[in-house]
Amino acid sequence: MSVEIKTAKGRRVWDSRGRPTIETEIELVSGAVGRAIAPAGASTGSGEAVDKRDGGDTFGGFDVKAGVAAVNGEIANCLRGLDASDQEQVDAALIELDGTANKSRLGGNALIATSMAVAHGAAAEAELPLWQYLGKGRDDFFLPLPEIQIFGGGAHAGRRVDVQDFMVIATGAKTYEQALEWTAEVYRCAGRIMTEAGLNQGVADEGGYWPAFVSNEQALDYLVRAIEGAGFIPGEDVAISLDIAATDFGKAGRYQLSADKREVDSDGLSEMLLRWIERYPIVAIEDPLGEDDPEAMAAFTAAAGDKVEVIADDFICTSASRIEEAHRGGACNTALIKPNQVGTLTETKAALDRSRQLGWESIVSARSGETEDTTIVHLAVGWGVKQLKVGSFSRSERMAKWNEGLRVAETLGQQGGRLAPRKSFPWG
Ligand code: 2PG
Ligand code: MG
Repeated sequence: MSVEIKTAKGRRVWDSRGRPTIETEIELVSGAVGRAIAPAGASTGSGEAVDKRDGGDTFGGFDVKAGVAAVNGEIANCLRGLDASDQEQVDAALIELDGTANKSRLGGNALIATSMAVAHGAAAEAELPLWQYLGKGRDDFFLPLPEIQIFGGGAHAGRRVDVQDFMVIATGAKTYEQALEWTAEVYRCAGRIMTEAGLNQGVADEGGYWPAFVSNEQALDYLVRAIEGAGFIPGEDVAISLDIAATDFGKAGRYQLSADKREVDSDGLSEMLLRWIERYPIVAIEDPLGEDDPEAMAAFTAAAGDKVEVIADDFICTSASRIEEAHRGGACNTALIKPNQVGTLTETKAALDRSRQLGWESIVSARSGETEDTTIVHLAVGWGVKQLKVGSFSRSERMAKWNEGLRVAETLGQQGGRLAPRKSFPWG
């Protein structure tokens, strides 16, 4: 059977914010089909592959007609006849066709939808689920431990509080299914106590509750109460993880805290976060400082890196060379892996491999603008990544991913889905 690509078709579909996005469908000569949709971020790093939009008045400038046309035109022409099972060759052809360092000509969104669709096509041809196709040769599959948002904030909730993601990790859960069950109880309890306090104002971009709190600390207090109220021991059964997304409210070492209505410098922000680590059961902090503040990031990592995962998102933008640079400077110890930040699956895998070679932990992550596409779950399982970040425990663009993990666990024949051993995590 041939794995030769016959054609690529682009179509405009809609994401969880009601914005246009690009879906690519790859058809092989054999008739096998693969399909994937590009997600989109709101709090983005400046080093990300460009999410190319048409501009103008239609749909707030977010239309993707040019990207869809590129898939149907030059991308389809470029891929015709290539071997879908040779992902590296396909991605190299896409990178060369685009011809820019930041994928700005064709758009990182057109490229990642296409790159992922090719992988789906090759897996369909091999009659394997994508995770199994990507992990061929392995028999030690496990499910990723979920990192799940309870309150939204920052750019995803009108900057009501500064911290973007108040999340929980069910560090004590025995299985993937149990981690979801425990988080469901925490999420439900958080909603209940917010309603009782008159603070429930619906949900933010990623499905976490809209944070009608007066301060970041109040959100942390409510998070601890929600964990306890659901019957769990904070820090033992269920711990806290934060995405500060500091690039969004900081520049050149000055940070504007809108919840507290004050400005702090890098030291001030670091000290505040270190105090939180002492006071709350926090096991992970993402982008604690801005992407342009590498020395402060290194100092924070030196102070907190043995207690928490210091996760680099905007700071490294899923780039192998940026991970290397961060590591050299002593900044961060965990890589957030988002395929659309770099634009192809091959480059995504290269970033993951680099982070592993350097002894970092890694987390596969969705974006704030998502769809029913579940590719990232397959990447996490197929590539053996121990953690997965998908936003909250509501809204179907999020639940589609958590639910896909349940199906994978079932296919594996593992009761509830085995996780990586607890002792292999920094908190284990
Ligand atoms: C992040 C993501 C997900 P966005 O910052 O990690 O929470 O947000 O997709 O907006 O960059
Ligand atoms: Mg982030």
